[in-house]
Amino acid sequence: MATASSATLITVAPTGAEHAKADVPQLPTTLDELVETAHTCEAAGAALIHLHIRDGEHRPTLDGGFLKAAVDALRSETDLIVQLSTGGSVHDPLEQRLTVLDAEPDSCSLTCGTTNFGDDVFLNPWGFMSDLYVQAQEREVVPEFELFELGHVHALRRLIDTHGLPFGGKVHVDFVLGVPGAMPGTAAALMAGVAMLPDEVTSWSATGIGRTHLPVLAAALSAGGHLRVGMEDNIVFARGQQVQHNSELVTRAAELATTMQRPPMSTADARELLGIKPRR
Ligand code: KMH
Ligand code: ZN
Repeated sequence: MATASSATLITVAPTGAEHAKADVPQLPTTLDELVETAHTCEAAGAALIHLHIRDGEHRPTLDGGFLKAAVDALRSETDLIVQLSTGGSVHDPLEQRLTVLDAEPDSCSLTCGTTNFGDDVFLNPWGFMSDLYVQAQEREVVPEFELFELGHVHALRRLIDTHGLPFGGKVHVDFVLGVPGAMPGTAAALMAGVAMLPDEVTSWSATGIGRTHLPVLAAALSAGGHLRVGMEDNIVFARGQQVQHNSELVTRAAELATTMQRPPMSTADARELLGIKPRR
């Protein structure tokens, strides 16, 4: 592993809320599958895991028991930074999305505004973002700001101006590009977003949905950004070849980053980069 300054933070988002287990049986949805995925992806170079949890029927859930069990298991079985999604699925009520923090993750996602999401709308009104920001500060959870639109970059400015810096003092954002109806997964869109980032931002990563996965990865690496990969965002490894395991995506990202002289970051350096508090 390289030092924080020259290294690449690789996040794995293994499951998401959108793919059905029936359509993609290799999607990790059970706790055992998540732990195995986390182990393998950590060994392949991931330092952070972005989690959506499924219930006993493999459906997305925000049930506190399922969330806490996953956080505790990944904490005890791996050294990965454990980030819970507060985005959930487009069908989850805002109030329930706030309860994700009860599971005491190291980090939580915080999407900086409403966006088109395919045929649906992913709702993130100002009041929800603001409450989540403040509650994360109070509970010492480090938010990762998800940016699907250029307007979200400006909303992050408003959050920082209104509430001060997040817990940990660092500001890490993740561009999620290529969602149908939102910002496209192009190098030009990514560079427009990076150019607008508030001065307080200390690090940024990017992921591209579907066929934009590789172009966004390459653009982010070239521009000094960090990477997010995983089956939440992309289930096609190459033309005609489905991803069989999340570690395939992490391994490819780690190899490309290493080729670019920015090898995967250790979990310890990732904690420092993001301002995550040490484990008890
Ligand atoms: N599943 C999407 C509706 C997040 O994790 O915070 C929202 C999402 C973002 O995946
Ligand atoms: Zn997510």
